Amino acid sequence: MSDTVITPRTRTKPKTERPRLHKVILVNDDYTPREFVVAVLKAVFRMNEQESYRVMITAHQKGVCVVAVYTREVAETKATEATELGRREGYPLMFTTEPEE
Ligand code: TYC
Repeated sequence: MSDTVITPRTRTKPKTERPRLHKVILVNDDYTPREFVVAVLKAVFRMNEQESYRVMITAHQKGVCVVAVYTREVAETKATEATELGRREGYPLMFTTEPEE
């Protein structure tokens, strides 16, 4: 007979935490044409005309507007891509990211 004691292992399965999401924020400026901002929002964030116009006009009036929320990697890539489209045309259009609380 074996004296081996088999103790049941306590479950140590870690809770899987959801990755923190990051907001993409559109920043107003005085130079980028409204239509160009709308076109960038449609192209990079796959928004329709109405939604992109609403986001553009909100940033225009309030200074900033949250465009969308993604995982950090996707938010940063899209913000860089959208900012770059403006830069290529010589506009100071700016998209930033920040983590959600
Ligand atoms: N304020 C710009 C104009 O009057 C339009 C604009 C809107 C620019 C939103 C940037 O994030 C922006 N031409």
